[in-house]
Amino acid sequence: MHMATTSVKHPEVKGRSRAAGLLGGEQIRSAVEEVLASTQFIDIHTHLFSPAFGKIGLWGIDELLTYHYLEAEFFRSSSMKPDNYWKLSKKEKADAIWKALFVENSPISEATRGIVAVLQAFDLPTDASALAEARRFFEAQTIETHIRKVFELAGISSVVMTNDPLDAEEVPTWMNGGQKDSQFQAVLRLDRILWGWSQHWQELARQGYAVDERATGKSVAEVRRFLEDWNARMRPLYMAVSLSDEFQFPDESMTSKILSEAILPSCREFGIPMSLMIGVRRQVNPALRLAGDAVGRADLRALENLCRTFPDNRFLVSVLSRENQHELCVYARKFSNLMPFGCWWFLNNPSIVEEITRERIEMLGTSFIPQHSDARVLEQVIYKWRNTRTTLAPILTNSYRLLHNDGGGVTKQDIQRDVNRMLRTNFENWTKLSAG
Ligand code: HDL
Ligand code: ZN
Repeated sequence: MHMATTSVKHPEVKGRSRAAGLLGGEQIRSAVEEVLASTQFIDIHTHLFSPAFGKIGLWGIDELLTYHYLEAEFFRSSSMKPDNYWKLSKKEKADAIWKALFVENSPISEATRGIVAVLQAFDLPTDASALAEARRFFEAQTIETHIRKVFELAGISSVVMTNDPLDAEEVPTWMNGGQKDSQFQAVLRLDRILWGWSQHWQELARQGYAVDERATGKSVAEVRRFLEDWNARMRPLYMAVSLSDEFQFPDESMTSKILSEAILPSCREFGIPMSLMIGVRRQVNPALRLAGDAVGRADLRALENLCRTFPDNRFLVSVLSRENQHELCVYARKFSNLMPFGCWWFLNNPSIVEEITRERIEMLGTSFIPQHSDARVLEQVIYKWRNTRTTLAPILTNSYRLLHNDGGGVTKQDIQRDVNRMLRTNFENWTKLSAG
């Protein structure tokens, strides 16, 4: 940013001297839009998989239509009961959702409109008859070239996966050499260990780690050996866990014990951050399966205690409740080892993304990560990142205009630096810096 100086030689030309390249009010919007359109972002949290993982990597129109966000909306616009829906084939489910949400009603929700945007991005029809042609188009694609095209349309250079070392469908690929696609980065996801210990500790034992149900004796050391083995296998950018709205720290739970005694020390040893995604209320309606989770306001004193107790750990944090967003910003001002990221899940709607992003800029400047896609189906990144750019443009324009009106100014290079920081280097630096 450049401080404007007042010209004294020519008093009639009061106001700012035009330092080289400083943008005038009207030029700011177009410069912001050009930078956002031309910068490739890093998508720091998704549920996508590279082709090496085979069928657990979801893509194509039937997977797009049966996304759990759309399933939740489907049950509100159809008389079909979940028990009957779950009996249908993938194609029959997609047909039912298409009919209810795209033919019988206007697709104006965020998730339905996203499907229309994906069809348009591939120059496919978007009217009621579009489903058959869309199926023919996606069936004709080969996944490797399709991925490159999708990333290009989405304006992303790489995505970060969510990898579960206790998932029977995923482990065989890691045990047979893993994956080497640099556009897909790994993350060590630890839900089954951190809050699913009682159901999953035997899987660790089966993988050869001497752990027991109450994590006594050598269990903590064996969890650290497990993390060391998977860190070497996956080379994860960070470790991650989703925590409920009731998460507390410290407390007497297995979660607190394993987090503080095994996982955070291993993050420090490997030099990688810990991602905490806090606020989910799991399975409020089990009949909806993956779509059955909801949201609850969390007590972020747990996060405060973690950031203060472990100053040498770096925390990547997203919270699910809109009511937790402002205090997350305040905590980020108190703890430089806390990096807020994304407008997660039920927050990833323009009306809420705008509020969250504006208060983050007002309190944190560019020292946060505005967005991730959370994509589960490959082509979702196209609409999720298109919507992010559409929502971010007026917010950044407004921020620079306010600076301009207060006597400051920016060049297009300044804007490029800021956008790079928020959607690339904040994450690159956070995951590459060694702790300590
Ligand atoms: O725990 C998570 O990573 C969440 O993102 C869940 O996967 C959730 O079901 C989801 O897909 N949110 O977008
Ligand atoms: Zn997720």
